[in-house]
Amino acid sequence: MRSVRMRAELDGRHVSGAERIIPHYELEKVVVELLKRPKRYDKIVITVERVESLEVIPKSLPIKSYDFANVSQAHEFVIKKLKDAGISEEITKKALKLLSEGPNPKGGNMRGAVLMDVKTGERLEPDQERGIRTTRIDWRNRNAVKEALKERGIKKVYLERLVDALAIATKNIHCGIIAEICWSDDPEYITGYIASKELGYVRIKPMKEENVPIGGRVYFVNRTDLQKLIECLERKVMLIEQLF
Ligand code: PML
Repeated sequence: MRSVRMRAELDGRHVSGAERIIPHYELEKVVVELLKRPKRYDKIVITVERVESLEVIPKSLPIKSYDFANVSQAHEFVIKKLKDAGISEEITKKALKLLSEGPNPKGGNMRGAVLMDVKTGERLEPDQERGIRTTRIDWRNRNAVKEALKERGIKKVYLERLVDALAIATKNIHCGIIAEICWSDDPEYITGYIASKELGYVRIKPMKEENVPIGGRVYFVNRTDLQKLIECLERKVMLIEQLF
């Protein structure tokens, strides 16, 4: 198997990224597909690695979706649901504030996620500008997953994002994250999600106001064995066998 990762920049800014874990005979096809993915860029990097060992996750987290009249109602729901997952209101509010204001201490977004101590709210990621990036995760059969989601009524424009975000959230929980809050930094994309083992993948709209270019991910974690957790999120290669 091969791990293939693409990232593209325009004017020094990250504009596109994608990854695949594929059998070696699909390499050429997939490299061309990823090469064509960003519409505009002035630099593109495609990394190909041989996969030494692979863990298979049998099923993704299940999806639920909720729509609210406004962001504050949506955030109240997040607080309530995460309380069910054992996270205090104070800690969830801290994470919501961080994502609303921009989690990068230098201002704005981070490429990776915040690791937040679930008991104290302290930030634990070693580099607060970079954060922790969940990578090396893909679906055994991406097209079949997309088709199955379409059959369940997910609109086509959102599909690629959902497929990627669901894979990331599934890996996060598999690695031992207690729960996650996420929304996109794309100004036009206001659907976000929370995830945990018990809650599944809970899509929530609107997680932020329209035209806000700030977002990101907060992972709630126990601070024991942090190194092992980071290693799992960033380095362990995993493939999800099928949709829940
Ligand atoms: C979804 O369920 O539609 C995905 C929401 C989060 C997307 C995060 C991102 O694209 O950065």
